[in-house]
Amino acid sequence: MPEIAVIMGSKSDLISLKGAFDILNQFELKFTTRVISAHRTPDTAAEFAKNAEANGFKVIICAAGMAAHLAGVIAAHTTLPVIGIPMASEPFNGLDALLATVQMPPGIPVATVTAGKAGAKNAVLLAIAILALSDKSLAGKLKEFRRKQTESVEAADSSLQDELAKLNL
Ligand code: RP5
Repeated sequence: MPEIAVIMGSKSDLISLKGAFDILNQFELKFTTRVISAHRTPDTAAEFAKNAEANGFKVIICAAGMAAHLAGVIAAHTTLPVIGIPMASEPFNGLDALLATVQMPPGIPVATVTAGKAGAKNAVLLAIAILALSDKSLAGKLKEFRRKQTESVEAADSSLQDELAKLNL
């Protein structure tokens, strides 16, 4: 049974979410993904959120652009943790979605991550961190992910220093 749901407001958001699915696969996590719109399919959004806990979900990730109410609407109907990813679109490049997602009224929180592709990755990593609180194996995988990430940055620095040395800089 998947514990993570990834909902997008439109299939047009899918391309920006690739990094999220890559990380989910890397961690070998099952997930459910749906296109559900707060505005275009509001009844489905409410129904999904109301049944999410009973359906075994522990975290819900919502990606939406423009007047991005998806995460807020989902959060209104469940006490599960909801993570919002503001999607970038014309003409405001995601600033509209960022404000719509992050500026929740007190009482109904949405954990809002970075806008766009970086946010998609961070949303999944945050969801994993939440699940890892009660899953030691997942916590170990998350620590390993961080260790490898640190190594790759150190390797990049080392390679940069080598290149600079070759140029006598
Ligand atoms: C939002 O409106 C979606 O999440 C998407 O980011 C944006 C545009 O949707 P489409 O017109 O591409 O379906 O609801």
